[in-house]
Amino acid sequence: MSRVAICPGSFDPITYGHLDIIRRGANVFDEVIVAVFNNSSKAPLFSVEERIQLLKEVTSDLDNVKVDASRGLLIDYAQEVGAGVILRGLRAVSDFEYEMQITSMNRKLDESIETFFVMTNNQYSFLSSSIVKEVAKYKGAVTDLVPEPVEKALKAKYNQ
Ligand code: COD
Repeated sequence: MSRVAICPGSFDPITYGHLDIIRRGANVFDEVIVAVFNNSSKAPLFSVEERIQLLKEVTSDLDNVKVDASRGLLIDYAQEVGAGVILRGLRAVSDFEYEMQITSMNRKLDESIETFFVMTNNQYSFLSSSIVKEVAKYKGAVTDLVPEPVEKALKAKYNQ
């Protein structure tokens, strides 16, 4: 049986922290579907189409990684694509409460779908899309934080 995992997120935009989780997931599961969702508590900078385009560009070397987008509930999407695993990253204790809440809700909606957590690589433990956008907005260097196409896209968004 092939093991399909979904790696869901806002990816607004994708950072090296996200990419690390996707790569490590791709080493463990037969297929990883990176799925862009709108998080209702965040106002996105990039459109879903722009986020998908960037994700495709920076994961093009990973044969078993697919990029997609969906609206609605993550669990409905997981059922639709036949994924048995939700793959998430954990940075710090501050992530834990939120992750526990959505994991418990997702389990209540479908207990056959497991959530797997990958601990952040130490070098990316401070990294988030929000912090990258903040630095880029004020013309700080984001070269070590995001892949090159993302850096370019950020510069274009902020007219630099
Ligand atoms: N190191 C390791 N992991 C990282 C790093 C880093 N530096 N940065 C981010 N991550 C991880 C995050 O912990 C997360 O696991 C993943 O990467 C994606 O992160 P984000 O911030 O892009 O995505 P989120 O947290 O905004 O995604 C939330 C969802 C969109 C998945 C959520 O809102 C959702 O499931 N929405 C659909 C509706 C639904 O089903 N809700 C749940 C039921 S209540």
